[in-house]
Amino acid sequence: LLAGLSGVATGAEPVAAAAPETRLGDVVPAPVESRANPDETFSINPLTRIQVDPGAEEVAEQLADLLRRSTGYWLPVMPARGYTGNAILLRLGGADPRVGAEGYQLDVTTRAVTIRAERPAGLFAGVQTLRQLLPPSVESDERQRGPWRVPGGTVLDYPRFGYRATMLDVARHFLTVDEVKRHIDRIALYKINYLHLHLSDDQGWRIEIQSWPRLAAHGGSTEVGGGPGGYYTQDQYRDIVEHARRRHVTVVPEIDVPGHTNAALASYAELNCDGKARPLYTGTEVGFSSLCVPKEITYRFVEDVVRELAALTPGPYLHLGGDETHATSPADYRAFVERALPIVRRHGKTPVGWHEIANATTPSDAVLQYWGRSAKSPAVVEAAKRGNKVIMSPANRTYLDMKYDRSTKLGLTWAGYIEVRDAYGWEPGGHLADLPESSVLGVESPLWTETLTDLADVSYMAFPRLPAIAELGWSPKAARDWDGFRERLGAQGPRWERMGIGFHRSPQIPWR
Ligand code: TNX
Repeated sequence: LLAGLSGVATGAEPVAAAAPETRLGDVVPAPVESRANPDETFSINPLTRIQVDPGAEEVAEQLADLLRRSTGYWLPVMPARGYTGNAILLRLGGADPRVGAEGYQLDVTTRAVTIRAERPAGLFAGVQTLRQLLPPSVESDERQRGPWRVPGGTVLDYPRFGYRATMLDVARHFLTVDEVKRHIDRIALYKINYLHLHLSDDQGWRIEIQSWPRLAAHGGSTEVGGGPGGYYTQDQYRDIVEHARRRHVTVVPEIDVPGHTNAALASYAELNCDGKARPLYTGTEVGFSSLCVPKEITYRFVEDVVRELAALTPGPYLHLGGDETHATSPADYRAFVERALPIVRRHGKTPVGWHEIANATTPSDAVLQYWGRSAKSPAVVEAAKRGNKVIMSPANRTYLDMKYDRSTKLGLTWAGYIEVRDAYGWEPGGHLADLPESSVLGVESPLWTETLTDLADVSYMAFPRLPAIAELGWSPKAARDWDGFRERLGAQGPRWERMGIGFHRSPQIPWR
């Protein structure tokens, strides 16, 4: 606020010094190391340029887009060669080797902001840090008044876990392509690098499958509460995947089988054991539907869906669900999982399943997503001993669809209330007894949408808990500090206002 008025002396109050509005450490997730240098401050001005090494252009153009809108400056993107100061420099190579594939180094002096990384993903992460060091008005879509100061100093930063995800359930309530894209823009700011899309459930099938066209046309025609539902054509889905890729977010598609399949069972009579199509379903019960495990057509169906989905998926993972199969016998469940997961592998992807797949013999490269509330799961620990990796999504900590407290209007309560402190206060590397950290692939916060109908609802439930869980996935264990985190999170509030995110003003956080 004062920075916006600098130069205007008002009565007895001291004139605001030329200090930036943000402090170097005010970043979520917390960086590995940061050292402020109060003697240096960079200011973006009308003559500032963005200068890049070859390969950094895409990240640079995205930064330029953001900065041009709010500053109104020209901000040309040009080669790093010929640098003479007053620039934001994006350099590939020559970083501290600790940054790895996704980390970066940031140096801010009066002369320049320099981000160095080994890969574009690292530059992108560094740019997200730079965004948070600029005043919140940088997120505005319209031209704002500067000054645009960046606090001086150095940052060295890289992730703790390689898999830092969130999930969107577009099956219970459909979200449009634009809503999903805007959500991707928001999660990328917190260095989330995977978006898991729950594309099918009892209430809706949301992705066009050309070899089984009724799945989307019929199975996608409704949603919880009886609304019109919807689905993504393959072109629209590719567009989402590409939008995510540009933000260094990899999409993980999920088709939930053998349970949670009423939309498919309604679309094709032959998938049912009794050969009769089920009616479409718009309620919120779980565990009543199952593919017909003994029928051969079930595996042709899985094979066709996996083949088309794998072809749409540049990323390594394909999720087959496998949760809450109360309508499948344990023997059928094992038989199904043991036949279905290898299909994913045959199509070149690593299979992921909810942790119940540990009840079957899983290929050792399969990934288990733990969603239980208990701190013990012998079956998951056994699978990890055979080599399976685990994604941590404990429901009582990471489920973004749980209410914050009893006054929350949206959401469910079966895993308890989850306030920010609950979401932040657990340790992904040591949460499950006897599961070594080396078996943990990363952290994911799922958002189920039985009670959520649009992006505004999604944002209210995701913010501020998603950034809390993002920090557990990125920042080192030693950086965990509730008091410091509350302050840093509170500084995000004005940013979210500029971004149009209607967030939960948790009473636990000192919002600025
Ligand atoms: C459990 S968690 C489910 C979902 C529901 C969710 C609601 C999991 C793997 N399955 O089907 O949407 O609870 O919180």
